[in-house]
Parts: sequence; C-alpha cells; structure tokens
Amino acid sequence: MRTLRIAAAQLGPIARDEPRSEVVARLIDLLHGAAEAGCQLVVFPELALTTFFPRWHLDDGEGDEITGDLTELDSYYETSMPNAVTQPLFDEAQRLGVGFSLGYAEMTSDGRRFNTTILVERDGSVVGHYRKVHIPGHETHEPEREFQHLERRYFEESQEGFGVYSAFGGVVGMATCNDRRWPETYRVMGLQGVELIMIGYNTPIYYAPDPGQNLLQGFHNHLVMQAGAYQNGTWVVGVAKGGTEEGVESLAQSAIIAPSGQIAAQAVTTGDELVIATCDLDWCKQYKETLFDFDRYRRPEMYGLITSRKGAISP
Ligand code: CDT
Repeated sequence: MRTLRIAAAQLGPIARDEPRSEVVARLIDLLHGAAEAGCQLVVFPELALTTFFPRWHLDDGEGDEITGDLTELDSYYETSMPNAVTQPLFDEAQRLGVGFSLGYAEMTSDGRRFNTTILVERDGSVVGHYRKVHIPGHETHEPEREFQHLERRYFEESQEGFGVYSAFGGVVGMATCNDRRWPETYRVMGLQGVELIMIGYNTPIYYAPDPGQNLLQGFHNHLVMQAGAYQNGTWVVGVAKGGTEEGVESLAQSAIIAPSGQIAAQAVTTGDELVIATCDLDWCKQYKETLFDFDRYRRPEMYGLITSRKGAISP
C-alpha cells in the first residue's frame, strides 16, 4: 500500500473587499486542521486567494482589448508566488511537513494572465505549476447577464498542457474547474500514469446560456470527476470555493473520488470545510492493469479525430 492522507480544503465565499491576509489566515486554519488529522497533502480551490472576480466587467473596454483603469482587475493577480502575503502559508506548511496545491490568478513578468495552480511538496519545494487549459465563459461584456463569466477576457488559454509530476510518493497532476468536464484532461494525464489529479473549482449554480442545467450542476460535477477517475484508474480530488459569494451562489460538493469511481469522502457544507480520505495510490493498479490496461486495449489509431479536429462536423 502507498497511502497518502489527503484533505480537500473547501472554501466558502471570499468577499470582494476581503484582504488577502485574511484569506491566507483561513487557509492556514484549514492547514492546521488537516495536519491535526494526519494529512500529508491539502488541496485548495481554484482562485483561492480572491473573490471570483470574472463575475464583473472590471475594465473600460467593450471589445477584446482590456483597457482603461485596471487598478481593481490587476489587484486580483499575483506577480510572484510565494509573495509577502502568501509566505506565511508556505512557511507553516513546511513547518508542519504538509504539502499543498493552491489556485490563484497569475500575472507573468511579461504581463500575461493565467488561471494557475501551484503544487508544493512537504519540504516546501515547489514541484510545479499548472495553467488552466479550458477557459470557459465569454470574452466581452454581456450586460444582459445578471453576472458575468469573463474568464475568457481575464485569462489566456495555456499552451503548456497537462503535465504530471513524481511527488507525494506517486504520479500527480492538476486541472482547474472547467477542465474537469473534458475527458481529454484525464486521459492525457492517464497516459502519463497519473495516480492523483487535483482539481479546484468555482462553479456558479446559475448557468445563463441554459438555466435548465442549474438543477443538474451537482450531478454533472460528480459525474465527470467520477468518470475521469474510473476510466483512468486514478484518484481525483475535486475542491470547491462554494456558497453565496457577492450574491452569486456557487456549487460546493467537494469530493475525494477513488479509482473505482466511488466517492470516498464528500463535503456536507458550503463553507470552509476539510474533506479527508486516506488514499491508497496502489489501488490505481487494479484498474490500470485490468479493464483500463491502456497498452493492451486502447486503439489510438481509431481516435485520430480527437486531435486533428476541434469542432464536430456532421456527415
Ligand atoms: N471556473 C470555471 O471554470 N467555472 C466553470 C463555469 C462554467 S459556466 C461559464 C465550470 O465549468 O464550472
């Protein structure tokens, strides 16, 4: 058995004016709880340091260009990690010997904006980072919406793809929110032997393009992550920033999912909460070496369209 005790550190809402230092104090509280419960790894959500700012049109531009007063918009991005405000989290995690993943808005030194997650080992070393691949929502202000989902305005699509890392005694990878809905996300990491995928999310319950899906948000959330886990023989940790944030209700339902596709542990609140499971990474082999023995059963020569074609073309 290669067991790893993991905490999905679900967050409740973060207010628009909540100082980063207060958010970091909440993260440290969760870290302490996880350490007391014997966890070696804590998974924090997507954009875990700020409110979900893509719900507002924050610049003056109406077209694709981000223009005008960017004071508030730019204030949501981190230009380095760790930095002065997050250093206490890094220090405390290292002192406790607990690793973590943390989602945040990244502004690179050349001004590029990514929805990023960093992975830090138990000794405080940075294992790697992941920049979100599937960016949902819209590019321009849509004033008819009750609230915006301007991720496609505020974040660039990563060209780096889905890497995996040897860390925490296994093969681990990351994905972010909307990525979890796409089977390619899991399969690309599955083909690199992934045993644990960490996924942070902010999922508004109200889906403006088709409100009929609102009631199914919880079902779809677990459906995709359970399928991704089972079909690739991997653990999946899905962790929300949930609850009603600035008037917008977001899905909670954080869960730790086994390679069987079963939910091993699940959140019962919509606020700050630790969801904990002891995960045997060797369990992955039961699926990777049987039904989902890729080397034996996959037919990649039959799947060419997956990479050669983007949108569907009907006959
Ligand atoms: N943050 C994020 O990716 N949220 C999306 C909302 C989709 S609707 C624009 C999600 O897939 O949950």
